[in-house]
Amino acid sequence: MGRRGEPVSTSTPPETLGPELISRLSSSVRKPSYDRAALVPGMAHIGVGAFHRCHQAEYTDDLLSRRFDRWGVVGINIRAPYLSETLGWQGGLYTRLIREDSQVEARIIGSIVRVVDSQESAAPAIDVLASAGIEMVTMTVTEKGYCHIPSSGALDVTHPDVVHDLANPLEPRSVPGILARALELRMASHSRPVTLLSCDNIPTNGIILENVVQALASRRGNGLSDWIAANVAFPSAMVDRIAPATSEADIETVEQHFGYRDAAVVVGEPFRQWVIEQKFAGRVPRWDRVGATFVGDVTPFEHLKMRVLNGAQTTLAYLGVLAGLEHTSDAIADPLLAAFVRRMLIDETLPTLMPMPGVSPEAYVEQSLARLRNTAIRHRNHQIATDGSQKIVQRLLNPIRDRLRRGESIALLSVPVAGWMAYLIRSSARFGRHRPVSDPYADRIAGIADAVGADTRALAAAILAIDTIFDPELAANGDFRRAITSALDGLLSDNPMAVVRRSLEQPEVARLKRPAQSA
Ligand code: CS2
Repeated sequence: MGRRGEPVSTSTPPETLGPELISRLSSSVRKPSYDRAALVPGMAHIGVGAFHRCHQAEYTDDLLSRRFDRWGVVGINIRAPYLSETLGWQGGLYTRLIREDSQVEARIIGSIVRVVDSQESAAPAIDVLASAGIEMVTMTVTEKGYCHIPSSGALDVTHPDVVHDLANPLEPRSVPGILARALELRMASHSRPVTLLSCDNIPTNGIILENVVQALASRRGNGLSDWIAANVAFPSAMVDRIAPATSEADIETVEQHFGYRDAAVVVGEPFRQWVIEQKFAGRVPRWDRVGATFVGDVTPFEHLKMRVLNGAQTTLAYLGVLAGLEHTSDAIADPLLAAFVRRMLIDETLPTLMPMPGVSPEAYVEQSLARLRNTAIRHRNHQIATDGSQKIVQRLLNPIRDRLRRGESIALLSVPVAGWMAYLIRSSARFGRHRPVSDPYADRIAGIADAVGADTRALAAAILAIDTIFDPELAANGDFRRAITSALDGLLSDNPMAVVRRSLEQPEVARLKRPAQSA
């Protein structure tokens, strides 16, 4: 830290960030130290949102600064927003702010050399992905972008985009369809190998990506599936940095402190981590030289991150919304929610983790909670609550399943699962449409709520019957059903926090000893 710029007063509209402006910028903003004009596009990224700009693009920028590689990134969006209007105008340049409470550190990232908008048609994206010069494709397309069934990981062949792509494989719409088509063109033209590296928060994301791409490729009947097996690598990866969606306030922060306008600014926390399975095809940027870790198996890292950090975020998001709190940092400042989340993680989540030499899970919990207390990161509970149906399996249901198998209490982990249900139920007409919500299952759950009404047992039963989220064995477990029904009952009442308080007082929770790590 310590690169804090002083507010700048301007009477004329500020200039927009771009290649010409950076040569004149003050030293309070760090700039690319390498010659951007000499970069050759060697990798592509699909889904250039805040997270990519604050994570993979920064690692690549680090690599370029140390002159290890000459890879530029082609940034592709196949969904809104348009990149040409922001990053494109700025020649790919943007400001990455790291914020921690009152401190701000600014750096301009130069690793994105070109942007491609492919929202109307997949053709521009496919052109890039199929080109011989691209040997690495990273992606952050959100959990639902994979069009998989959360409970099984298989391709959802009823997904409207997948239905479309099965009928029109040459003009695909879905991420798996676009990748399968690009690979087909690679096979038919230059046949060069490529790594497809998922950077989304799904467990075994490499395996899921390979499943969904292969499910489409194998239907082509032209040898594509075998060609992919021989020439394409799908490593799994764990990615981590809290980087909320950019807000107007972030754009104003740059104007006030640094005197220029940057529509593509991104704000993140100091912490970052990237653990990548060492399984590549073609050349690989040496991100391991700038802080990433290449490992044989990412599973223990995935479990740790998704169950602890993401599990805590999801819990604070649903309970925070129910308590009327706007951001993660507001929710964790609430003594009841802070006590609940720490207790849940230590008593119930930690014993489900795989042992990791050199990593103290207890220390990781404390570090994660400290990260969530960072008041400069304005991460809205509603943003984290979005698409919960795609997140709760890895964050909450998998540890619940592990505990139930061993006959252990799930009194705390069941509360945020019921929180996800309550969040969607309360957006139904019958429950007063508390807030607009965004989740692929929102309509289905609103339909259940409208049909069932206030009978919590029937509500829980109908939602637990959605087998694409709750696998049938879990849904049939009596302890799980009871815990969910009772938590949902409390969360839908006029005093939702009472059930949170009560759950901490339940005898089995109070009795539970601090678990041994080898449990
Ligand atoms: C968040 C994640 O919105 C969400 O679902 O939980 O984006 C989270 O901030 C990142 O995984 C942190 O690495």
